[in-house]
Amino acid sequence: MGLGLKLKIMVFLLLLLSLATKFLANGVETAEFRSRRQAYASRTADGVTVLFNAPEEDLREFVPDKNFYYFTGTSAPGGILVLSPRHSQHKETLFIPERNLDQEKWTGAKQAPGIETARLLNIDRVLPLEQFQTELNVLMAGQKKIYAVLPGHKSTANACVQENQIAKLRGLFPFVETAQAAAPIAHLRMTKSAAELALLRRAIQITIAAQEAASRTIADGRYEYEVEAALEFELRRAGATRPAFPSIVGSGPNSVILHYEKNTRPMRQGELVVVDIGAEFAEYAADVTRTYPVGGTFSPRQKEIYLIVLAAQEAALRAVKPGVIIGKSGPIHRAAYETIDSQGKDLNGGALGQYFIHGTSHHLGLEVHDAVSEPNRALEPGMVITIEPGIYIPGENLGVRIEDVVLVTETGYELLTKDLPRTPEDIEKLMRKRRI
Ligand SMILES: [Mn+2]
Repeated sequence: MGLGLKLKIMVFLLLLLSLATKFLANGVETAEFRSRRQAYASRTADGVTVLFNAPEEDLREFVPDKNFYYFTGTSAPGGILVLSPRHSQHKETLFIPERNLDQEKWTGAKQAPGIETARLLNIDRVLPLEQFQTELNVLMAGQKKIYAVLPGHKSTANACVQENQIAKLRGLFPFVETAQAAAPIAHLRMTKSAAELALLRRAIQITIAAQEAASRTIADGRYEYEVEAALEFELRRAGATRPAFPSIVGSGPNSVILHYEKNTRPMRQGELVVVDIGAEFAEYAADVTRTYPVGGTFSPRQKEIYLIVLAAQEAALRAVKPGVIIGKSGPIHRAAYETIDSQGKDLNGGALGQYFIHGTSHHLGLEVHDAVSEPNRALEPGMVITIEPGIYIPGENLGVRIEDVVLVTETGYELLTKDLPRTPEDIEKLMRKRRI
């Protein structure tokens, strides 16, 4: 074999290797994580960023810190990501624990620090966790600022662990300013890439299947937890990692409690039941609510209230477009609120606006109430939000919430939850498929 041919074969094999390591298990390219880190670093180049992942806890399901995951694509428990854009050589370093073969007998194989994991994750360096302090000293030379997810900003997991880590950092570098990394990270997280959208769509489709499973289980005399069991069976069966938040199945008097999650009450004919659920798929969360009549048919009063909430949702949807804000002073919430407040009455003749007690929208992504960089940032194409008006009248044990998910587009929105019935007629039709 000539040298030329050998070289060609080697180049071909290297090419094959680089192709094989291009994607993570969830189908996202590792290059995307690198470009996220670079986009972030360009906004925080005046300092060094340190992001802590959550540690593994005995007998507890491990959920990675979502900021850490957003930049690394790995859930390495106890890992630390350091971004040092001004350092001449090392701009990104991931620190992860050395493998512990005894411990792996309990919790399974882990990635090892070193060049192989670095190549797999497309990260410059992956070093053993023990080297964190010495290496950070090197990377901090001449630096005056450390970015970290500081207390005071909502963070995903283990706020307590994070706070201890930050305190330790401040102890190590008492004369260095600490700055909030949460906002610049959230700024990026708020607009979703094509790969992220694919995962969100999957989480939403699974949640729709779970809503349909819920609708088939609701019946007079059944307990709320039976509905919870049926829908969570479907979530997991369809590939969700876990429910993104405790499933809410609130019937009758519980339908007016926004975050009711005990699910211990037997449902009764003539009541409504609010089912607010979400699948988490590949770390991305869905959040979809439907309100069902336990007996399969809405009473005239229930239908009246339901149609007002639906009209409010339609009005809010019409207001969704780039440039508007989702907060209470923005056009989306105002459209929903004004619809509810101007239609129908309570039993005392009062307007219904007083019974719409929450916001209309929140962002959705790696977290159910996804990170926001600033409270009133205007919508942009690629953002994903919920539209979820509701009316809750305790005096009538009557709660209705309809929650859908939209992708903001150049001209308006795309309804990502369009496959799930929303009108009273279609909800009743769906419930006629029950076998009770
Ligand atoms: Mn929601």
